[in-house]
Amino acid sequence: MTRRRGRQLPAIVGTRPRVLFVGINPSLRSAEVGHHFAGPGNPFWRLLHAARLIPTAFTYADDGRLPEHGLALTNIVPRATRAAAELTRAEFAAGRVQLARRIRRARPEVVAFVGDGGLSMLMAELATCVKYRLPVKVFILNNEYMGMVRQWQELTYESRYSNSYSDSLPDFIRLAEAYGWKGVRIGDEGDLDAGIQAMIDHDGPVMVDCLVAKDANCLPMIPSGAAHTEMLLYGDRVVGTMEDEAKALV
Ligand SMILES: Cc1ncc(C[n+]2csc(CCOP(=O)(O)OP(=O)(O)O)c2C)c(N)n1
Ligand SMILES: [Mg+2]
Repeated sequence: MTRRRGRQLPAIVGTRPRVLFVGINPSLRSAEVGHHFAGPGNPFWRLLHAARLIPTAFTYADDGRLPEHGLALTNIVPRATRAAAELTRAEFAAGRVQLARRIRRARPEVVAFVGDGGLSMLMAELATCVKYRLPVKVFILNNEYMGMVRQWQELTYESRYSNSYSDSLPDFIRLAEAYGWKGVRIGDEGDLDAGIQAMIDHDGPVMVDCLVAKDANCLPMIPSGAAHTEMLLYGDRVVGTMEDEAKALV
């Protein structure tokens, strides 16, 4: 464990990728095997194929082939930890500078930040994009929740929600416009294609506020303290309780 902690994973970024995926930092498992998103429960590779961004199914071992498909991957902080909470403010500050430099060099068509919560943690970077004239496209999957946290609370804490609903989110379109970005709101599935096209066509930074189901769960997941063989595939199979020993690990 100690040996793995502190290991780093390099970014995989070619020139002008279609999409640059930005993670927070690698897991210990990813650092151990030397590949991104290597956690057995991580749906990244499966979803990449399901979204038809890659023509064949990839595993983490294929991460080096992402540039062949115009895709790129990086983290805000390259150091692997067991949890994001172990990262320091200084690492985030350095990571932001590094990320801005990387984006400026790679000039990706799209930078994908997932989540209203994730964007809220980095919204000051809207100014960075203006400063460096970066035509970054941000696509927010806005469920008004810290969705992953809400999901844990629903499935393993008997729906006792605490601090996972964000009732103080900004109007992301007005926020974008305040920084001189173009804002596009997608509130209906029928507006999806036109919204994405407007995002791509605009020559400059664009923020898309895509309103999604507020309480959809992301599966599969492995409950804390459970084995990989106990991965949950369907939320309705969860009884809604968790052993004390497992709770202590969350
Ligand atoms: C800097 C930081 N703080 C806290 C966390 C813990 N965390 C993981 S997912 C998550 C919720 C993110 O919410 P959102 O970006 O809205 O995405 P959603 O799960 O709703 O798709 C949080 C708080 C983290 N990963 N990084
Ligand atoms: Mg969210």
